[in-house]
Amino acid sequence: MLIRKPLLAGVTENDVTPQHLYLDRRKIMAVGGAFALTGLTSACSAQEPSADMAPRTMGGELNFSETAYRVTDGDLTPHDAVTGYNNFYEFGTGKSDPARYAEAMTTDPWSVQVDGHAERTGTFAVEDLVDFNALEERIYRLRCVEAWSMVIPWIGVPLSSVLERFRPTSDARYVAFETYTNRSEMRGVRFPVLDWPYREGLRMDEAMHPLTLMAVGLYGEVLPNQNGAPMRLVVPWKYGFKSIKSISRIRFVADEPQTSWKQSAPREYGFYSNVNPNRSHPRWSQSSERIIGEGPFARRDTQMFNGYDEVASLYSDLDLEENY
Ligand SMILES: Nc1nc2c(c(=O)[nH]1)N[C@H]1C(S)=C(S)[C@@H](COP(=O)(O)O)O[C@H]1N2
Ligand SMILES: [Mo]
Repeated sequence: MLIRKPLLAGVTENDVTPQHLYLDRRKIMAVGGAFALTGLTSACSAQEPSADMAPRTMGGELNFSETAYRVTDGDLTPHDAVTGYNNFYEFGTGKSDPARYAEAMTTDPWSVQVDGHAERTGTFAVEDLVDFNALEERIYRLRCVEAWSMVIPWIGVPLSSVLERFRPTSDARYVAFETYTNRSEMRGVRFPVLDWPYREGLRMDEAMHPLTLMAVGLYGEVLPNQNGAPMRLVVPWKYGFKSIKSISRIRFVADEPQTSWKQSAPREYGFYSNVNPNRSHPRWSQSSERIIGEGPFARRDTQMFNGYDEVASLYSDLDLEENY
């Protein structure tokens, strides 16, 4: 459940998180800047070099502001589970493979190729895409298609603020994303588990929706590699696999792009992939989920759109049984 109550209006952090270590380390920006939306300068305007504002090494602390986007029906998943139980098939299909092997990935420098239907295209550094002076924290639940979930304090910027910099044209009806692929750094891509690179896509209105986040950190720190450094999507009303990690290409396209899981098993995974307790996966129910980090028997009922009801209007014209 998403409660849009500004934190400043009296909700204490202890109401939502028992993570004392985390709270000790967090830095909260001045109240005045917390909700200002002034950072969306046009893509052409010269950006101040932000190297010193933008730590890029794993473990580096980030400056960010609180926002009203926060799950309140559940505790934060412990840090060790968030960074130790992952899906990142480029490093292997086991849940502990990413934590073990993702360190080999070079994330700095990192460039992103942007092409397709936009006025501005080319190759950009992460710092050109994300305003590290405008980072915000959002506590979102990530619900995996495998019927488990975690509550994670993400840090990032709205994806819309990233995409607007390129001034997509009216031909851009979808946006497609690809993950960096490097055989020597990613032991998993030596195996044809998926057709690499990992690909995902969103309809433009989904991408521009204020809930959609480009994350660069979690728990106050730069994203660990296993969670998708240096930047990954978080689309909180969709199954976890839509939240593509370690993005190295963004394409503005006219037609629905191919996506990795749909390509590998179209009967099981569709393009939309909205969390939907009423539509079972062909091999298991989606009506409830295991809560990671709270023991083997902790479960909760899965909510439509993972509880983010406000996105329902995006799909008023779609049959969500067919468009799964
Ligand atoms: N490039 C890439 N992105 C990916 C994946 C992957 O295998 N490769 N797995 C997805 C799946 S299935 C899930 S549930 C989430 C897991 O994110 P987390 O490990 O940060 O919790 O990442 C998604 N993004
Ligand atoms: Mo997943």
